[in-house]
Amino acid sequence: MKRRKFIRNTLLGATATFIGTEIVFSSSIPKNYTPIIQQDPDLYKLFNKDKEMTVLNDKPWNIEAKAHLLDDKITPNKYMFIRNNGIIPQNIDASKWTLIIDGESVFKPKTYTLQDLKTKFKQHTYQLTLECGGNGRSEFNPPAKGNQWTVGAVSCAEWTGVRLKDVLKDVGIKDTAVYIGYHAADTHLSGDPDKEPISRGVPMHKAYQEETLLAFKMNGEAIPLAHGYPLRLVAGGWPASASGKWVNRISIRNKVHDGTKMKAPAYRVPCHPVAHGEKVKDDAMCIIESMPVKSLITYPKSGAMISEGNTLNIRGHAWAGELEVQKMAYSIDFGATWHLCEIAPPVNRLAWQHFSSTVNFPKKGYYEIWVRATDTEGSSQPMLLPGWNPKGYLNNACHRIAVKVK
Ligand SMILES: Nc1nc2c(c(=O)[nH]1)N[C@H]1C(S)=C(S)[C@@H](COP(=O)(O)O)O[C@H]1N2
Ligand SMILES: [Mo]
Repeated sequence: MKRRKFIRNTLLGATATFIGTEIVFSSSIPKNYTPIIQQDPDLYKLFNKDKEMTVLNDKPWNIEAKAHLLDDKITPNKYMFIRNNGIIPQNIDASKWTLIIDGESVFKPKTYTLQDLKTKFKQHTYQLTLECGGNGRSEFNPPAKGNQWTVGAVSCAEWTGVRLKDVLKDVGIKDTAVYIGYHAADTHLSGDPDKEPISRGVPMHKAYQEETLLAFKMNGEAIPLAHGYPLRLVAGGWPASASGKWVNRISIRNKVHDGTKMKAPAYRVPCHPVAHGEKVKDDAMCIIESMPVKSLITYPKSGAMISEGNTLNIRGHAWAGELEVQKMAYSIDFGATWHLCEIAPPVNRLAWQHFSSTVNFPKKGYYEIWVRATDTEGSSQPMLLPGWNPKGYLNNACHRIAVKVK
């Protein structure tokens, strides 16, 4: 982890105190040494995250949840993963924030303040599932470069904002429009102001969906800084990279948006299945749109112990991109047989669904509980791994937990 450098720059550089305690002899700290007390950033203090969250990288910040931390029906900030491609913007003055809508396919660019957005348009609230396209990457073999997400780069928070389609209607969009591309206030890791860390988007049909929001609230409060304060695009059910944080410009393009990380191989998978480790040409890679069907056991925690003769109640969430989860099942025999779980309908389109079941074990010993969701088009999660792809996206394999019956 490149944690050390971060701490030197932000904490040590500014002051030789830590949690209010002076570091006596701080001037003698060797150049590349980080005092023990500074080696572990306090995530709760930095981002109001739970200390059980896993830091995958701190420059940029990439932090994921563990499955059991995602037990809430609506993900609270403290358990929400952070995926940054650049540096979080500093010193934001929301009263001066503006959103420009421009691009080849607007008749005339138009600028809105946050206040304009909040007052001119009707506000809507939806629970929206946001999963990083790279969630589950750590399981691929041969391994793919990038953050080694396990299962915790997914959330379903309640977002409040205005519909992007209402704003676009107010701007006036030409029928040449093909795609929207967002631009945001975060800065490139290199410090180069002309480079954007990420600038992605969605086709017009997704931009025009009722649930696609320009959001200014998350879980009823101002969006936390790390998640896009003060304004964020939220396009649930698609790779979360399409949901631009700190958004200050949206371009309506007359072609597929060509911003940073839109081009192959970023956020693309082979258009047709390939062999493990196969090299894939850029023009044979397709943009990821709706995320695949997936589920997560959030209770109990893997490693749970139960006494013989007792049943175990399991629960978790399931989601299927643009679709719904129609069927949910669990297995305690490594996928040989499956039993149906109860699965609730989503609160609204693109929200994850909650499942539960009661599990009986035939005798003492070690078990694994596997869960598998099936979407409304009949696609089910693969048991161990989906097809390999060079960048390690879209691993929607069955989630598994270990259980011991004593
Ligand atoms: N401006 C901006 N928006 C962004 C990103 C970013 O780095 N900068 N990362 C994207 C990616 S890849 C993901 S997975 C989600 C993560 O959202 P979260 O950090 O709120 O969980 O934000 C997306 N929006
Ligand atoms: Mo992502």
